[in-house]
Amino acid sequence: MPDFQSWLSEHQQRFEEVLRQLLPPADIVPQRLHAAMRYSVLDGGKRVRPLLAFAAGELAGANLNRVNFAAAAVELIHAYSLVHDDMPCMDDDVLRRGKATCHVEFDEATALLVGDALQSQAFQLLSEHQLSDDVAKQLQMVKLLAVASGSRGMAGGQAIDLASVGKQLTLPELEQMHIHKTGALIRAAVLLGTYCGNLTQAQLDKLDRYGKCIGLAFQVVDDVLDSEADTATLGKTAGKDAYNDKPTYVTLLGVAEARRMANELHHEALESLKEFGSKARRLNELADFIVMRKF
Ligand code: GRG
Repeated sequence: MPDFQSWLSEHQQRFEEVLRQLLPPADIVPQRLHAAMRYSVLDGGKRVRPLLAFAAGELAGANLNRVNFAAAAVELIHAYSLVHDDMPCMDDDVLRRGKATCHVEFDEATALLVGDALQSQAFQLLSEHQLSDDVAKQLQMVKLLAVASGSRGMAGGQAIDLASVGKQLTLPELEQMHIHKTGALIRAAVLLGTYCGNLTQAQLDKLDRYGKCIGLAFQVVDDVLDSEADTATLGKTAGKDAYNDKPTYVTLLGVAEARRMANELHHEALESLKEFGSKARRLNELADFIVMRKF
């Protein structure tokens, strides 16, 4: 079995090609929109969510071709959220994944449409390819991604985030915001990977717990990195949370306590994988990767 680093780069490279094939070519009408979609999705990002879907799919004995579509759907939603988040009406940023943000490279109207079109394409992928032998289960997958990305998931979390600027949140309030804004899509990535295969409800519940813990841990680490790492390492503007006067785990708890919380969530995520033994190896390694990452 390849070591984690080889597994990671093999999947990252393979998945890049999958995305390249799935996105509309830049030479078909409307060319500018298609070019901007490709610019925003390709050649960048750690692909954490797709990797979680691949690892969960491996555990569930899923067909890799099916997981490719589910992973791509999640990554397109993630890319849309980044494009919209960077726009002047939201976070107003100029740097993403080490390059100019979409609205800077193209224009605001194009960036808005890129987000819209990526979101639609995500649901197109989930509905036009066979992802499960059971159609009812596939329909559940469409609903799962819709809920995770909508007003009771990522978009809702973003709305709470925007409304919390300059405010003091309690720890439970901050947790609720992040469970929605960042955690919901990460959790959905794990579940969609497993839905492409076959697991019992009890096993799905364990993986759901893993997804929830690692999704929140991801955000706690993101808050720490935003306060500690530099812009060149992150590939996005560092220190934005403090600059925007946003409540974070670091402002609420301090770096040491935020790190301790991330470690606790990490531990809980690994506990949920115990019964799967070596089948959960990649999910274990990804949990380590998420908590120990430097960007
Ligand atoms: C606009 C509806 C809407 C939602 C935006 C996710 C989000 C909600 C905004 C992104 C802002 C942000 C920096 C959130 C913190 C966590 C996060 C999602 C970081 C970026 O994810 P990574 O590190 O990025 O996985 P890469 O570039 O590696 O894919």
